[in-house]
Amino acid sequence: MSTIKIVGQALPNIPWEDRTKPGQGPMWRYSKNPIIPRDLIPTSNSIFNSAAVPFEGKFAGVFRCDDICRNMVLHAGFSENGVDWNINHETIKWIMDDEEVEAPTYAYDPRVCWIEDRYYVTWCNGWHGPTIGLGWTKDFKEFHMVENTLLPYNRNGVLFPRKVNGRYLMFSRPSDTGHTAFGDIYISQSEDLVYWGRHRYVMGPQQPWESTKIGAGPVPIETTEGWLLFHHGVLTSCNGYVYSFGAVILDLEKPWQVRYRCKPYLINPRELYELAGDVPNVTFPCAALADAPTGRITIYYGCADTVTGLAMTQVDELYDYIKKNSSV
Ligand code: BMA
Repeated sequence: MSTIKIVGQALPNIPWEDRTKPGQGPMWRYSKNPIIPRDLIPTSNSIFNSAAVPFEGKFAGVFRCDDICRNMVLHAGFSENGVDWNINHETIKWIMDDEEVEAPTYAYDPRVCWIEDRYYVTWCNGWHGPTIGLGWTKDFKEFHMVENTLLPYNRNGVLFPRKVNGRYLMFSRPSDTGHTAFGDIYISQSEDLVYWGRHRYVMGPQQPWESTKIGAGPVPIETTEGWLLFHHGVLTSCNGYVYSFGAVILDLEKPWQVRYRCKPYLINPRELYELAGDVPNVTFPCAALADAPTGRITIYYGCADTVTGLAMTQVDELYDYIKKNSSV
């Protein structure tokens, strides 16, 4: 087994369960999935593709709760253990520090990233088409929205948890107005989280399971061997899109350089709650918790655009698997 280590904080209360049955790869599902039902709050049609982070010794998050009118909206939530959630019944009301920044016409697929002194939220923001919205909070009560990071059309904006070579970094996936039938992952750089440029190409579809399009998933995890990025990939079947997810190791200093890329997916739709729902056949990761001392990683992923599940892995086992099965 490799000596890879997660570079980061201890999270001794990470939601965790050892593998309960043998599986094909290095990742396994939580046996009590799904952890968040679709109707946890009175107005929700579905709760999925959501982001959880450690917060004041417990957990907080930003949740995609499509409502029963089918508006795509974000809610804040809190949890003692990362598994059982209390989600606010009210949507997040953004405070606009600049009155010219327009409120989202829709908001979905949030990611939350602690950088320096606050939690930043990125999401797919409705603003003359989908683009990457940016906001921040310190307490998950008051949320500030700032300028959109990029122009439409874009999705899957994911920040890095620290500057790299003096610059903030963000993944994105340029797209179109609809259910985009293409998509590669890029990195953009910024000195102030306002002006984004120095765009770099990271990677595009490769294996059959991701042959239509790919997009960054959770905030990347820093390890001694590089940035660990989970990404979703889409296959177009005769019955529509199938969303699975896999992993890559990116160079620490130049994360647009792919060191290892896992050929097989890690999780694909195969449990009933992943196969059946508002959009069948979707597993879509938006957050990962990591406990540096033990190497435990727990992923939050949306299932069939309806409910939320957890998947678990150990960083050393995962890294060995990615290396052994790498296409690069
Ligand atoms: C993508 C996004 C995701 C969703 C997926 C499957 O384009 O809208 O939020 O999970 O499609 O419907």
